[in-house]
Amino acid sequence: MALSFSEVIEEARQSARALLDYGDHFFNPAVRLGVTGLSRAGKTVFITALIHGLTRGGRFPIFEPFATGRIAKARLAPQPDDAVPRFDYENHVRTLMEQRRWPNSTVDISELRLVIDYQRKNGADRTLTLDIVDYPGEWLLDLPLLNKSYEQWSAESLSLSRERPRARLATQWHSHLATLNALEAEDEQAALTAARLFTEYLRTCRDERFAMSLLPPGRFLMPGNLAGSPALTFAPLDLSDNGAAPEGSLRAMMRRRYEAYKDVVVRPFFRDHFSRLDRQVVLVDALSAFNSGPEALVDLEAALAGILDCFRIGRSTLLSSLFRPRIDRILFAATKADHLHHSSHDRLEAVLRRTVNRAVARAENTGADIDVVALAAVRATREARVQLGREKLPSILGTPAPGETAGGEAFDGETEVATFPGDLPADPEELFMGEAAFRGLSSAPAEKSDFRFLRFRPPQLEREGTDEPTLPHIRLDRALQFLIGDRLQ
Ligand SMILES: Nc1nc2c(ncn2[C@@H]2O[C@H](COP(=O)(O)OP(=O)(O)OP(=O)(O)O)[C@@H](O)[C@H]2O)c(=O)[nH]1
Ligand SMILES: [Mg+2]
Repeated sequence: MALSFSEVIEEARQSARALLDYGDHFFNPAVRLGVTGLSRAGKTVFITALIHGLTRGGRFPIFEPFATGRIAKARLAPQPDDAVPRFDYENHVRTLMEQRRWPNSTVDISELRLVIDYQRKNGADRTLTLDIVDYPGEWLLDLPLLNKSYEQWSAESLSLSRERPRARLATQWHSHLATLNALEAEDEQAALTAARLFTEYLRTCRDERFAMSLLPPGRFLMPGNLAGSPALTFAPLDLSDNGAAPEGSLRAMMRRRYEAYKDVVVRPFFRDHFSRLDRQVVLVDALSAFNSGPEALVDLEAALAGILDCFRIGRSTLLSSLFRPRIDRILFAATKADHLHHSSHDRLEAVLRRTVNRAVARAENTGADIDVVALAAVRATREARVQLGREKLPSILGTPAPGETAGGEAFDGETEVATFPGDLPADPEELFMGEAAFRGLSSAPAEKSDFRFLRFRPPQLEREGTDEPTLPHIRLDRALQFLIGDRLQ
């Protein structure tokens, strides 16, 4: 495909920076780790727990350089990218540990630099700079738009919105769409209404009852300072042909704005952030999909395929790959595994592995090592076996967040309860066997649902002597070993 002039300039800028980065990294080993995941996947909690553990002596037996004492010290350093907000680590830790609350939702990109002094296996002292970049997974799902025309995107979005359960949620937008004629004169009010109804449809899809994942363009649900701008005021049109859009027509207007969205939002993200990452962890909230039902799980699978596609797009970009391969490791992590008894952790991992494997097959070769783990960055529960009739069920104990309900009972946020969340099947295929595969909490009464995941408060921490408490976790050390263990050899 021929590159436009602006694309050539962009490629040149990118490769110049790659060369600079390369020279820099030669003397000072550095890793840029991207942490992403769709809204509420657990990004903020993951990064906070990771930094706390590394800087405050967490328990990481599987993270080899840490467990063997080769890491002398890990400390925070000033955030190096002037145009990116700093990850608000201190505040998040305080919220988690002192107030026992989860940090607030964050909608923008943020970054933090950690400097790790370590001893190589051969005894030499070294320093690794770890830049951690937290960005919304929704931005990643926008990258495929770079390779799509307005007409392609329009057709795909429409056909998706006609599938179950989306069709039901799209009726208002579809009725408005039926009144539009793409060839008529452009009309700001029509565009505004279409964009508003389309955005409402996306928002309803994301509601926890449906928990849909694949909802581009990402900024429609998190507009930030672009709210109301033309680059966000467009929507799909029902186009029967692929022909040209007459100048001044509604179709031409929508197409122009779609292209503006790519220029203003998607390309800068690719150039300034995504293309500079070395490693990536994609956090996945599979439990919310279980709470919702099989349709949400299938939608999540499609979103993961979309995400994997991005890594392929990233690699095939002409010059940026000349200097050194970027993103060479991707970890998919199912978060919040503390909602399940440990007997189900391997099963959660198997479900994610199955979903990712199918996505890998579709996304072809990403050129990166991919691994899968089920983890809890902060473990909010303990385990117990609870007698129910004749059976002893593997249950979990935790303090449900205030306002959570189960079986008609509302929790006050202070009382600890034992719950049996449901067993994942030994064979993950069972979860994908059509609509009747399982029932989630949002689609069935609690006593009839197969999965019931409550939100728990962060754990009560115990102090051992004068030591500052560490945050309990599940398999966070395994994630670290895969993500940076090899860079600390
Ligand atoms: N029990 C438990 N809950 C978690 C864990 N990580 C995240 N959560 C829950 O998931 C919610 C979202 O976590 P965040 O870390 O804020 O997720 P995020 O991806 O940063 O979300 P946005 O900033 O909204 O995109 C939290 O408020 C918790 O309720 C975990 O390790 N254990
Ligand atoms: Mg966040």
